[in-house]
Amino acid sequence: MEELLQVGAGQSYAGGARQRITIPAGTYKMSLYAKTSGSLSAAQMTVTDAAGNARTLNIPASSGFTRRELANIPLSAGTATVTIRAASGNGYLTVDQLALVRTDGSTPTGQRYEAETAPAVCLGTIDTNHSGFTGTGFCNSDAAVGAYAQFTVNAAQAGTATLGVRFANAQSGGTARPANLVVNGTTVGTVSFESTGAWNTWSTKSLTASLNAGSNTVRLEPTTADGLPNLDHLDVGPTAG
Ligand SMILES: [Ca+2]
Ligand SMILES: [Ca+2]
Repeated sequence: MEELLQVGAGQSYAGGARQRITIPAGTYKMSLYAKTSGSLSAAQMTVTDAAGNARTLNIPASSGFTRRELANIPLSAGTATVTIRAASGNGYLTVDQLALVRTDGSTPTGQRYEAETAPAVCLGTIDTNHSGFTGTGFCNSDAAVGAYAQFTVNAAQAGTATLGVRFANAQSGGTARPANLVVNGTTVGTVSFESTGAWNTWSTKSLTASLNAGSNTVRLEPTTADGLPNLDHLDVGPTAG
């Protein structure tokens, strides 16, 4: 959201501009550069969240562009409305670089961890001979029980996260390559990793796991001598309580 808004008129005027955006719950900071002219008074920027909670930043008169900021705004998930108002004055409000930025540090859209990139561990080889992978390759695990792939992932807070494991499996006969899901040293589930039909046909398996705040290890351990499917990356969504 970056634009130049001009609000006001040469006559006594109450008006404004409004923008709606969809946001995840979190703590936000809104800021803008504003200048005023004439006898404008009572200029304001207000953000109202989906629950109807409103926070207002008052914009004093200034003849040059001046940065104004309001931080630590808790907003609930859903559609938030940002409103600029120039009221009960006889002048102009000009606004630039209007921004609403999340500041509480958690990752709203998840994080990708490539299987070929340290600190990930691949007991096997990092290969590039089958197209369609992301990053710079994929983990081709050794064909053995005990040949694992491990990711080190960070969670902003403890809770349950969605894990998306991207893999390809063209084992002859269409045979699955099952694995245990081991989080922080504890086996928490099994993953089937069925055939994708071709080594360059990738599929994503969606799992859930409980993560600690901070660093976690997520390891896939094959349970048959065929080893793991080829593993491209792990997508980790934000943790939720
Ligand atoms: Ca292999
Ligand atoms: Ca990759």
